Amino acid sequence: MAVYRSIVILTGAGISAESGLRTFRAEDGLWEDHPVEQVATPEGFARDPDLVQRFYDERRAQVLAAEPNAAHQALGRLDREFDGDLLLVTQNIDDLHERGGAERVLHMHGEALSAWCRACDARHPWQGSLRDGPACPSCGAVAMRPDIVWFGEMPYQMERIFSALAGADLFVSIGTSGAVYPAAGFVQQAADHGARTLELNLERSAGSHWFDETRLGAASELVPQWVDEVLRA
Ligand code: BV8
Repeated sequence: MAVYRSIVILTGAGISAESGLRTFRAEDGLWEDHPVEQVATPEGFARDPDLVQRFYDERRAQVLAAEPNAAHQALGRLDREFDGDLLLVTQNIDDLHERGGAERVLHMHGEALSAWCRACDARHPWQGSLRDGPACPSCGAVAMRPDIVWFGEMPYQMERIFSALAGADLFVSIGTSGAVYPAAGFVQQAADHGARTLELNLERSAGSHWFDETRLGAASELVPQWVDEVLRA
């Protein structure tokens, strides 16, 4: 195993599946019984805010009830023991990476346990419901929405992600179907900058052909194995 000095990891819903959190596109996926355009677009929120707030109140409760699995813990160990540059970019809104011990984490699609006040733009750690219109702790306005990046909205910290991809010598994608952009394009950007690219997923994704190597299996098995290899190198 080569010695790497700068790693970028992208994770998706598949890494949290074994913690009991539903993925999006599986036959029992979230989008099956919640049409994306209704619950994950600013237009859907404007049309029926109660439906959207209820959807994310449920997701928030599921996140609080979930526990990190062996894949999250292995990435926590990598973050503690890898002395090179590391950025763990997640599309997930759960906090299982942090509870698994990782610190160098970036939530590009937002966080379930955060509320965003549309009146004063403040963001607040939030574990309760937003459905019954709580007042903003900063400005008192009743204008808080889930701190989530919906379709058609700009993902968070794209500059930081692009510069990490430009300097990476290894890009690893874990538990994502590669169906949503700009995240699905990161492998090409990393490869264009000369990085080695590795995919760890239950099944081949829409972007598998872009990767130097694809390992198929459950994240709770593949990720601890891969972390051992990197830290042993
Ligand atoms: C934007 C938050 C402008 C909400 C989410 C280019 C081409 C075409 C379309 C576009 C394009 N550029 C932009 C678009 C539009 C759109 C888009 O991509 N549409 C798709 C549908 C075609 N993108 C946007 O609107 C984005 N914004 O583009 O702004 C811009 C442009 C350029 C640069 C900057 C900005 C915003 C998208 C974000 C939307 N919000 N989530 C919420 O969570 O409720 S997206 C949501 O779905 C997830 O966050 C994730 O990003 C995405 C995909 O889900 P996955 O995580 O991959 O989950 P999925 O179920 O699909 O797959 C799970 C995988 O895990 C499977 O492969 C399975 O095999 C595997 N698995 C399952 N179990 C396991 C496992 N693997 C291992 N172990 C297991 N146990």
